[in-house]
Amino acid sequence: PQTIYLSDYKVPAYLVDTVDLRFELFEDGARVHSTLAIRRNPDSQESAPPLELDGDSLVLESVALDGTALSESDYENRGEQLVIRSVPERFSLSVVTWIEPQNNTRLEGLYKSSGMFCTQCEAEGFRCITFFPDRPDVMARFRTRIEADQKAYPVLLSNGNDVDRGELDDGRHFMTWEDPFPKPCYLFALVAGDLVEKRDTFTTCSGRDIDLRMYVEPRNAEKCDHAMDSLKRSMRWDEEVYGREYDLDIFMIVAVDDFNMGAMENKGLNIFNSSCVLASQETATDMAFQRIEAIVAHEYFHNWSGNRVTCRDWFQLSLKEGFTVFRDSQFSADMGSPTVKRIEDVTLLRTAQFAEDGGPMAHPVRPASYMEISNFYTLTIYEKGAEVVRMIHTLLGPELFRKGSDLYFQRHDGQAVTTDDFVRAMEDASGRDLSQFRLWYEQAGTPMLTVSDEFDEGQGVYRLTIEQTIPDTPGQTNKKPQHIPFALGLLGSDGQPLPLRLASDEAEAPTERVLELTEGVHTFEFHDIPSEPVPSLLRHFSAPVRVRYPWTREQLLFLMNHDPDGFNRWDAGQRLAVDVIQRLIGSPDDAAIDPRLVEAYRKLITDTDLDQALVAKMLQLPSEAYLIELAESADVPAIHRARERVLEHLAEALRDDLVACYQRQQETGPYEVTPAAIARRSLRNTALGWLLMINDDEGRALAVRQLNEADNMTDRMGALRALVNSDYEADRRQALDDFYDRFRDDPQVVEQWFSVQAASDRAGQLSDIEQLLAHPAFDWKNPNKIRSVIGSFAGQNLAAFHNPDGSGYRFLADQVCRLDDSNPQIAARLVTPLTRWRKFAPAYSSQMQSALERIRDKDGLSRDVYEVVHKSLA
Ligand code: DPP
Ligand code: ZN
Repeated sequence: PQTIYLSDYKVPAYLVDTVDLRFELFEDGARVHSTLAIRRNPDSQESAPPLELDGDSLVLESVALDGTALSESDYENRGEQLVIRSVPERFSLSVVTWIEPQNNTRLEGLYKSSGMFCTQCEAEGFRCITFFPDRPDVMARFRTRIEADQKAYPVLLSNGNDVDRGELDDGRHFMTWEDPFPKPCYLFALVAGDLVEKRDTFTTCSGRDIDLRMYVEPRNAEKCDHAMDSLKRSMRWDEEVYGREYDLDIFMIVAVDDFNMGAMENKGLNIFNSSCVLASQETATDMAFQRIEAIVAHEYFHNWSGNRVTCRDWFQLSLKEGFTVFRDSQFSADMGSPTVKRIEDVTLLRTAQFAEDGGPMAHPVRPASYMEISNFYTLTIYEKGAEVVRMIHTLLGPELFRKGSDLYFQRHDGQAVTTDDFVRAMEDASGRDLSQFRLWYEQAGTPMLTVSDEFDEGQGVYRLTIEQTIPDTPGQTNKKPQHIPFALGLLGSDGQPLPLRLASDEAEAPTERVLELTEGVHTFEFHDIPSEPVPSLLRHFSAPVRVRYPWTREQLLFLMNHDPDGFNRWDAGQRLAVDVIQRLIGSPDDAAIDPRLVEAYRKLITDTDLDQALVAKMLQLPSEAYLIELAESADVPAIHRARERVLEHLAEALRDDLVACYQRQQETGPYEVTPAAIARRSLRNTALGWLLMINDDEGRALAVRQLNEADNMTDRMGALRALVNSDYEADRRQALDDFYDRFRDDPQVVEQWFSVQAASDRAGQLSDIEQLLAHPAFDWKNPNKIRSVIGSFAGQNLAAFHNPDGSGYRFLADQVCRLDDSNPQIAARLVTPLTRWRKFAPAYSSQMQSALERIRDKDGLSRDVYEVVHKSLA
């Protein structure tokens, strides 16, 4: 496969003003008639360039230029490209292609999912529908007519407004849609199916009434309310916080069971993976409710950050994704608990994105090259990209940031632009120089800040020295220092925040400051410090960096109790727990566990004055994935064992407090998805899980009762998970069987049922996984099922996956090879756990390497998997 470089970017030789599409949908295929109004691009330097259109898996039926049919000698059909040597300055091109959506297992372009037609065109799926300049800087106005059997496909949808409809012969009908906004073809969408419609309305800030519609299969009709409410909240929030009003008269959401991604922001017609949009109290957990709210918001926010202003090329993907993730995280923070949201985002970043940044697939937020763009929908583009935007927000402050975003939208509305254009708008609106800051887009790798301090008691001066280094990553060495906003505070011995005087004569000094690091080393002096302070570093996680500082356990306990920044209180608890667990790894089973950790957790469980949402988070021990990330040479079974020992020790020592905590958190009122109610359920289910870890019979009785009496999926799943992870084998079997019988007809719940087993070291050994793959509800064509079994096993059931005999690795390699033919995007994603092979102790890494080689040697490897495997082995 070819590598594509950012440095090779050229403006398109031809532009497309309008696209006229007619889809004839049949059971054995679809005929696509396309008429493009094309003209030479005045900005292109090339003289009389050939017209080159992208295509993939298309049967070409005819080509006509300005109404005259072309013969095969007039054009060249190279399969992946249709080339016409000589064309006029301005012309119309009509192309007819035949495609087979019913056989499309890649789920790119037009395909069928449980009886309905639907599309996924980002990044390069439109070329699987018709020949087209499939690049985001070609923006056109689309008109789409869909024709299909009226009984089987009563609902026919595309982007924009519906302008015409009618009946045809043979029981067929048609509908025509027109989208007045020019858009790149990756935002094209089509849906045809037998769907029920849920309607609502939203009145915008300027008083326009927007028709909101959700389309789902009839059995899901009762699962739409949460998404609809989330949509209305998103629309209001974007008006209030960013001044962005919705622009079309209709906004539609469709739920689809078979979908490679989470959701897609097609103009006016968002298509969602069912698991990211459908919810009811009985079938969705609190986490799912929150995820749905965030994803509905994310896709809606793309209407401005992505659709009205789009990406010039796919190297700029973070332009829309980083900014939109930042926007949806602000939204979620405003809807719930900001501290908890920050903890969740940072947890994901520090485990998964830092791992990516430290591995063979490391790439900058704006990559310089790729082979397959689908492989670059990554944590770096999304989450690190969002952190980069967050840092601009921190450096500018909220008012100037808003000025910058207003300028960005105004200056670039209707254009396809670059991350550099975004930064320039921020600079121009604020007057700040962000030239060094731009390195965040260009340099990969997670910066390391090494912090040391010294207290001069005589002068009352506290000196903080911060050294910045950025590790080498594939293709990048000797990196320049980056511009890092570093928020901090200092706490006095009484736990009170101290004024931070950077000069001795500074009168009104704040107790929190954002220091700006721009050099390799900085020393900051704080004056009038009465006694040795405890530093609270990188508050709110103000930059996506690692911090090394020689914390003592006393300092961490102190911060857990006193830090005014809730995020750093949580982080201190994490660091303490990490320290305790790390000391146990590989040490004899009777090695002591610090009693101060136990007392700190006792305080969390018993002190009801604390913010319960924060407590619920603080009680979660650092995950195995995070401990692996922190390890030099990870021995996963040893890490797993050490973590379990700490959990068991805590559970035994706190047993009575856990039972009391469980009882205290009993629900009295109706089910609500508020931060307080979520925290209550989380605390109760954590207590239950811990009790079952130590085979407590009272805990077991509580779990069985909760499982039978729960009126919501969070509690039902909490009890099921606790039993699945316990040694009560008969109860586990019974609970799993009952659960399946109850929910067997609900694919979203069956996915959770697969996942809770596959992620458990008790219920998810390799032989169990093989049984799950043979289960009648498993479906090799459905990405959610694949993720819930194979993805959960390799990504969450780490002790089983890293079985020292290498069976987990061979298993994953086999599944990747199997999927590579049917769905290369999903196959390439599944490889991820193996790509980190160098991170593991030699006995493991050599077997992981062999598994990668096994994949590499498969015949006819897709470009997607090829890129990941070859880069990993390089
Ligand atoms: N553009 C999509 C999203 O992230 C990815 N399919 O919203
Ligand atoms: Zn997105």
